[in-house]
Amino acid sequence: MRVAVVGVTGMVGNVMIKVLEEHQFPITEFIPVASERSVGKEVVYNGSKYAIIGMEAAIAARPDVAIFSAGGGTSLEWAPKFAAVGTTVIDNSSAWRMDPSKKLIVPEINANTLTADDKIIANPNCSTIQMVLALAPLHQKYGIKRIVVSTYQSITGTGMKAVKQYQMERKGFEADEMAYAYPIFENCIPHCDSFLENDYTKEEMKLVNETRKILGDQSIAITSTTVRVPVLGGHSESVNIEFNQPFEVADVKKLLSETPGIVVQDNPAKNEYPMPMLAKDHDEVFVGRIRRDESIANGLNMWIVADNLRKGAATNAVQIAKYLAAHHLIGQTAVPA
Ligand code: 2RA
Repeated sequence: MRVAVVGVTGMVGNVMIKVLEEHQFPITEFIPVASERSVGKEVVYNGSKYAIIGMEAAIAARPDVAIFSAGGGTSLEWAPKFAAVGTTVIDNSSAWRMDPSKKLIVPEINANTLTADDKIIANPNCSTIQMVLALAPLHQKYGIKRIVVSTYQSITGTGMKAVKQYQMERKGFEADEMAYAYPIFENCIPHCDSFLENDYTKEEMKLVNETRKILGDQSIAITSTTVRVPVLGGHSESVNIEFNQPFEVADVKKLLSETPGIVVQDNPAKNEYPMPMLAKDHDEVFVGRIRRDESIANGLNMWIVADNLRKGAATNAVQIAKYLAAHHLIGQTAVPA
């Protein structure tokens, strides 16, 4: 399989290489792609050095799959050009997620909807992926009426500039470049991405809109607050759900523990619950603090943590690529729908 990683020099691009190596994706040709200013620089994949190339050269190489993590603008401009030469694009930006003609995929939930005709596939937002992975089986069994979610998002979700700002402030210096409007060290900033007309942020509306699309149910009432916190290991989410049907907490825990990709960490008596420091560098989504919300009928609270650079981005994209390859939906063996 000829695999291009577009945006290979970014934080997600770096993790993408690591995940491709770990998952031993069947790569016959690795094609690192980045902006012109990085062309010629080298990256290492599976112990070998590869020179970074530009977009035009990458298209000419006709990769079977191109995993993008290069921002929405770049994806809107270049993904169709890769698709036009037969490449299947898996895009990690928000560019295509709400496009009705594009699929928004968390493999454990809806990879089975993919066909060889899907040439641009959207990877959901990191905070959406970890939440819907836990919610999907519960929605199927009990029907979700309403979700209230508050997130505590790692600075790695913003990128290297934010991590550098944090590192400088932690040492007591002012950052050379500010990723945020305020200091992030010893602070929490209730502002992820930009504000919209409705006084919510784009990040908050991604959780609302993407969740409904992935679960295939526009009737689900959802509200969210997304907060940036000085944490490196992953995103954490406090999720309150109102179901249509009654449930037993024990049954919820059992169902979640049997769900592929989910690890239930829930033993308060032993101080066992998910935390970013435990989720870092893992591909699973960790769920704990599972408990009934006594304030409403059929209410449940839970705490969800995942490494936002892995299952929240790189791993989910690589899992999509693995599904496509395993089902002969990309490359020379692609079987038309
Ligand atoms: C964030 N989910 O955490 C967004 C983009 N990675 O900032």
